Amino acid sequence: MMNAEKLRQDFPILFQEVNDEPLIYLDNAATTQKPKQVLKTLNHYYEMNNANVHRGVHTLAERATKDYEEAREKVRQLIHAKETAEVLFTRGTTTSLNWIAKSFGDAFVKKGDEIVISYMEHHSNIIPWQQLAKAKGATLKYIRITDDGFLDMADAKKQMTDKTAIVSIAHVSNVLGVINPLKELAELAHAHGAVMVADGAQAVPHMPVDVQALNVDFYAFSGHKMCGPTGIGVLYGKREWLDQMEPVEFGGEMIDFVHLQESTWKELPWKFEAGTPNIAGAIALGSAIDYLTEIGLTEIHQHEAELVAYVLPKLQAIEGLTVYGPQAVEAHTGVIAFNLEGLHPHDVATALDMEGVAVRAGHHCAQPLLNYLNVPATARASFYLYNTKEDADRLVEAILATKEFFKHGTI
Ligand code: C6P
Repeated sequence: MMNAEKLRQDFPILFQEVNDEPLIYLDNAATTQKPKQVLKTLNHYYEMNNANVHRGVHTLAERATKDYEEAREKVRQLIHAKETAEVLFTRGTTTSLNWIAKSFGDAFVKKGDEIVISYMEHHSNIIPWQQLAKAKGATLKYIRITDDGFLDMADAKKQMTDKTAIVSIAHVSNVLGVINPLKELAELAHAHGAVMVADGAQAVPHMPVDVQALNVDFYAFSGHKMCGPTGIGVLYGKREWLDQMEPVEFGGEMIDFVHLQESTWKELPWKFEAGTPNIAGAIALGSAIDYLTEIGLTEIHQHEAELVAYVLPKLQAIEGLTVYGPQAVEAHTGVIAFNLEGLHPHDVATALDMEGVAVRAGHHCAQPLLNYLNVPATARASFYLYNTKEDADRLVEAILATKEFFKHGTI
């Protein structure tokens, strides 16, 4: 059993007051806080081992290279990739998805092909495909969402055809808090000869993920949403594809030989990592993975499920409050988007901040989804391993206080 109260002690940032109230951080879908262990790794790297990787033969360079490559192995183990060559370090989910669209898209997508995504995607899993579709004369298609907030699998079957080249879907929605059936989607995609891409930004930090069991071709996620630093992320790709793809960026670090008119590339994974990488970020991501695996991803998932089971019915019971996504507690992750009747979500988030409760408000980089739901914006509370039932109570109390404060409404 994990002990959130104890784990909180690892996160110095949580022990402060905001607007004279103890901080309750519920914006974890945007970014998570960093434990002391990760901060220590960052410091240690810069204080003791700072050097460039894969270049020098001196001791610091060897240490930095060893730690950087060990971090890659930690990622491999975390997502159960077959080999470290399939783990590319990027800046984050957005970069990872752009790399697939650019590199796989350039090589394999042609005029008349279809790219299938869904209405619940984050902009980072929409715009790269829009750009690719425009460049290639391909068609971008959207899978619908059922009235109860799930991906419509009957529509998924309809949208995929033998013209489909790519299917790209969020593993977990950053607004609806629903887990999508990736394995089933991958089976459908493969039956049509398409590749399956997964946006795992909201999944990897919160639950065990096995890319081989899911049989996805590509999987993208960000370090900063899983206790790691900003500016580091991962693109997993099956070797059979990565071997056939060209790098997206060219320059130092990724070359084998450079001649005057021609050059050749290094082996995987380095052929994709041009320039000096985010060495400290990768090593600290490795430390974040150590932290999460020591607690256990199953335990983290279970803890969040317990928090949702505790807080969701309390939220649903508040008159005038609408929760988006599935209403059943067992189907909802710790990402809870909601609105209060008659109040703009920005006013709600500002009022909650006055109570020390940090939530996000807006379109959550998912404008097509909000248009689909016919709401301009929502507030969103998102939970993580260090949140407790007391945090959930503070959220509910702050919402009730907000309702009382705006009794006569603002819009
Ligand atoms: N969502 C949120 O508040 P980056 O910015 O590259 O680390 O992650 C982008 C991204 C991609 N897909 C999903 C499902 C996401 O949730 C995010 C980031 C944050 O919901 C910031 S907009």
